[in-house]
Amino acid sequence: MSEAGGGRGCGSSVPQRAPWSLVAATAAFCLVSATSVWTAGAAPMSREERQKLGNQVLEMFDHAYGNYMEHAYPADELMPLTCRGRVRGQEPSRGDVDDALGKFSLTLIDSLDTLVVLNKTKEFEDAVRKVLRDVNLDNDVVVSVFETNIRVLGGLLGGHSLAIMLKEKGEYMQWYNDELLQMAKQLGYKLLPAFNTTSGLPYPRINLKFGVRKPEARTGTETDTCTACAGTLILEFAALSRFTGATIFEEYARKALDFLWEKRQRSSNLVGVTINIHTGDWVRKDSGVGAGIDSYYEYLLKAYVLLGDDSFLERFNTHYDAIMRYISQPPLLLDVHIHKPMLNARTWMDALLAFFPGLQVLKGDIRPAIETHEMLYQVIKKHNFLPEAFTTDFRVHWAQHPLRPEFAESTYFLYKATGDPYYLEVGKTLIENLNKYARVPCGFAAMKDVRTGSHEDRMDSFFLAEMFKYLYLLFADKEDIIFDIEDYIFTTEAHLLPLWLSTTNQSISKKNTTSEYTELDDSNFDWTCPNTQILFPNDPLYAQSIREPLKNVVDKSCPRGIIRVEESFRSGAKPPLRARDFMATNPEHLEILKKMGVSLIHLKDGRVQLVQHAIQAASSIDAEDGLRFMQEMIELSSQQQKEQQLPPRAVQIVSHPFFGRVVLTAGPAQFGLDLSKHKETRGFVASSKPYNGCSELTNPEAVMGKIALIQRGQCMFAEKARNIQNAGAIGGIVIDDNEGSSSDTAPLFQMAGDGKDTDDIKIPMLFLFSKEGSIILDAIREYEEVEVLLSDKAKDRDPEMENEEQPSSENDSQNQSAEQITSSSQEVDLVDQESPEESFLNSQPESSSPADTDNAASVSASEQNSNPMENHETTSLDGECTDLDNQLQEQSETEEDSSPNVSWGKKVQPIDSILADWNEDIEAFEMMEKDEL
Ligand code: DMJ
Repeated sequence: MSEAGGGRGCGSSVPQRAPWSLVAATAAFCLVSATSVWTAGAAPMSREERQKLGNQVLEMFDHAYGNYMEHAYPADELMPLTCRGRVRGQEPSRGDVDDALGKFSLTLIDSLDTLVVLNKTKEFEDAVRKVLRDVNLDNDVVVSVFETNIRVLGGLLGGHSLAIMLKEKGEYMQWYNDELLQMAKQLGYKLLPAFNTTSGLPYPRINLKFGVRKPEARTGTETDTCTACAGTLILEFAALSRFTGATIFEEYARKALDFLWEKRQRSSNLVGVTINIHTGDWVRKDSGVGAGIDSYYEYLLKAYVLLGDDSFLERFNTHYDAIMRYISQPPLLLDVHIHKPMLNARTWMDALLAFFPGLQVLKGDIRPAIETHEMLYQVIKKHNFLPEAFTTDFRVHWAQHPLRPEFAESTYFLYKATGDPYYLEVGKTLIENLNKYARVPCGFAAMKDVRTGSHEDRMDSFFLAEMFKYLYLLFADKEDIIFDIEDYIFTTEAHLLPLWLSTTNQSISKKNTTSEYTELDDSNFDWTCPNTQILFPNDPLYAQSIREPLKNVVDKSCPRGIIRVEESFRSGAKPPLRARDFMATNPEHLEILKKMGVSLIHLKDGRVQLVQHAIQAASSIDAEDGLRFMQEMIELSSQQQKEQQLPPRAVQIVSHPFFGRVVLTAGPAQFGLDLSKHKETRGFVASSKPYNGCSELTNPEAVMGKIALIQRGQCMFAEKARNIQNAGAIGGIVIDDNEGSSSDTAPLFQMAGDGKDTDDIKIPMLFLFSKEGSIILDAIREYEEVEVLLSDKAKDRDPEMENEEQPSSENDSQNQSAEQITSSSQEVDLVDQESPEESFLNSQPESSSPADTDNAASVSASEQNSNPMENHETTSLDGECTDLDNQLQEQSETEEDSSPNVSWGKKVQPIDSILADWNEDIEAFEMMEKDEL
């Protein structure tokens, strides 16, 4: 069985250490046919239904790709809320995320081989012509070496692989003459200067035009890179070498891998998250299978598959053994410290690790793959998508979801390995959720916050490169695809490389040290995986029986990982002091801190600051304990800060032609109607006059019974609220006056009161940054009547509502109460202050462990609290701080109560009919737009 078909390593009769190309043909027989085996458990899905779902995937791809091509191309990515291209330098910087953008039409290149998999050969031919005609790889832009390799080099090579396949078939691409490969080679040479380090590990960034280290390159001063960044090159680089005969690429990628292997922590066989590219020292010594490391492991196994080089499998097996020993705490996968692998380094998991069950299938370790996948699915069922990070008890840690494909990838591989139709149902849910929550008129928008359902103006290229491939392949039969997918291997970006490369230009690997690897005793390694054809027919309920105990894992959360550490010390040894147990008033704890080289500094304001000097520790082991303690403290602190924040709110545009599909992230107010406790407020919007809302409105008739739009600035938020309330508004949206500001780039905050009693303010108030606000203002300009819903969580888009012109009775009552409010709140306190008050509500991920970069780290904690981390020192407050504890409690109560499927209407409509309706109005919308033009 080939990797692309799922479960590489499958094939019980495979001779040991056979080059993979020999295995591919044999192994194809061991794949379980998705429909032929399953006799119990989830009901089989009919061919018709699978075809219908496959067609839905095609339609969704057309919607994403079509909008990119129409509104964004030749830009790198589509901004689906504002329906335009994302051009680097023209939008506010988003930091590292932007390093994927090189002004090289990223999404087009990343989509090339998806077009062929989805049987869109004609479109592929057009797309290749566009790449050859329009794409420039010589821009003066600093890009990520890792992202450029997996997305652009991988995209060009995947495109080339399928172009030559099509050409050989004799119908399409007859004109093709390796042009994509030539571009790939040109790009390969552009990446090579990054490897000019003593270690051979590449610099993380390169200037496409000027390389590294030259002044005009504006890069080359970095000292660190992530393990995945340095260890995810071999597939693309080896393919480039073997396609072209230029050996240098494979050599460089092998050298980087050799170095990482040398640097593994020898007792645990784990690698850290970041490494110094000059000294080879581990900079971050935590280790997991998610962000920062993920595809390093993936590429070791896949390099064995593609290149047939045993040393890669030996390395992978060694690491895998360590992962299963320390990181795998079924169903969780939790980061640990490389030197003390029995100690967890985190209390949360990131979404990137969702690829791991797929890799386990490839290795042939199905059971833990089923377990972790099921745990992830339970999290998805709770939040509709996998949040970027979630805690061991399955609470949201980082609330974004940029439409990542990893879970779909694992679902596909598990289906191929088990043939269990359950995984088809999982795929169906993924499709439904994407259409229901992420689809917007101009593409699919990333989720800014899975709890509120709000969107981000972002559609990453990997959504097209990966998501649609895996979803389509999940439902496709062999005959639905115009070539044999099993002849190819998927890169980490799901680009396809042909397995025949393993026997082409093999001399390259012979020259390299990796193939002479003999260091480990590999006698216990299993060189094959279980043959699913034998395993599952004997026990068709196998996968189901593994999943069953996990069905309620999210509801009845069991943070096993944390317990495990204590368990390991039950044998007698005293457990190290954990950050969460630390009490600044406990003399025993203070003694332990001293031993670890951690000192307490009492600050004037009553807080205490912790500082570690490794050199002052009693021993190197104590110093390490101290470092770990500080890391834990920082982590705990950031987690508790997050928990103390008010969650953001949502402004959902519900009128034609949006119908609830566009959801904007809004900041809450510390006064007025609390949307988390009350029903949402719905109404048409109207701009207030004066627009800043700082004095009595001159247009009360325009805002009466409506949601008033007010500009930020000139006076207090509370004052604006009172003025619009007096004019009869039922709610208010404050729009930032700082042009270009966006919740993508600025931390969200709560609007604070004016320091006085704000109980008189009864209407809900929300804050939008300028970019989100202008989406509403543009809509008013275009459609005049714009209706919005203010809530704590976006509501399902129910097309029935599209026909409702009249406000609901609920809104009637809101209108009435607004009128009452108007008459009862004539007298308000006016505060004459220049700057509005605000308190920050940071929803951005924070750097997780700054402490481990040095031997001195510090964190502040409040001594007065019995829990040392109940401190407010990092909460940035421009205005007054409200009682966050109460709010937190209310917030969690609300979270418990909130049903993920609240619907506007009472009617339940099947998803198919919802989708059909949507398609109709999207078409109508497009027609209307064309007519207007
Ligand atoms: C993709 O670009 C690749 O899969 C990469 O390895 C990490 N994840 C992103 C998508 O989430």
